[in-house]
Amino acid sequence: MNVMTIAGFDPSAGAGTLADIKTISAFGCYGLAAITSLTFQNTQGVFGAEHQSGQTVAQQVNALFDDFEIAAIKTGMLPTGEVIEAVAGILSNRLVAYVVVDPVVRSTSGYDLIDDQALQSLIEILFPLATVVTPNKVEAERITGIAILDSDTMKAAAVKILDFGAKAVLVKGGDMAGDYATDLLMDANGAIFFREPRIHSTHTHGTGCTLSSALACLLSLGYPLREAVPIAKKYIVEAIRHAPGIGKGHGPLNHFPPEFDMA
Ligand code: PXL
Repeated sequence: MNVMTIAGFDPSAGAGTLADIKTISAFGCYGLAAITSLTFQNTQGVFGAEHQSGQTVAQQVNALFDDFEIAAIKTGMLPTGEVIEAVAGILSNRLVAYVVVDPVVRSTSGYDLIDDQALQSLIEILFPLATVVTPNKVEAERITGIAILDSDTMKAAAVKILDFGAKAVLVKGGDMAGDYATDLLMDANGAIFFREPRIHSTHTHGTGCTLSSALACLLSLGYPLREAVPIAKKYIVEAIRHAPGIGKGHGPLNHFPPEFDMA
């Protein structure tokens, strides 16, 4: 299956398109990548970014659509309203069965990867095209204005994101307190919580990118969302557990962990 990522470039290969391509390869799919922004970063922080225009993103994506059958798309960092409009325009015209929207807002180190006006465009024009939207706690709070403190507030945020037009939402609780990482999947059929024991690690850079790419692959391979989420979570757990431990800050994952083989 050919799976396309439309996301930012992280030269340290922890997050963004390079993490996406490694993930897509780990699931035995073929990864295609369109770059939305060249970021300057390492494991210690994001120091800046040079964004692509809507037109240069569209040129990359259209060239790929003209040549390949695209089974699924994952979007990550879409930094400006212009880029979001270009991507939404293409997705409205081209038939793609699965669109995973990872609403990237801010890096772990606190660098804003999208401005407020762009976030509004993301909600208004991209969410209605999404098979599933995958915010973490902070992103879900920024999108909905709801403070997520427990499972009830997590549900309230999920309902609001479905109201914006997404077919499904996965609110990730990985950065909430507690011994378990609890995620909430909600769609028209209801809500389901997924729990994994938390792995205490600083090597978690790019977990969001990795999870959303894994979901895009699993959907393209025919897994229903409810089956895809626990498989993707298991992959993340192994990828964190086997992180190479490189870099001086939040290090990358191991995208090819020994105990996980779907390729
Ligand atoms: O993890 C969010 C994220 C997504 N995409 C790119 C990033 C980051 C965080 O640093 O750099 C390109």
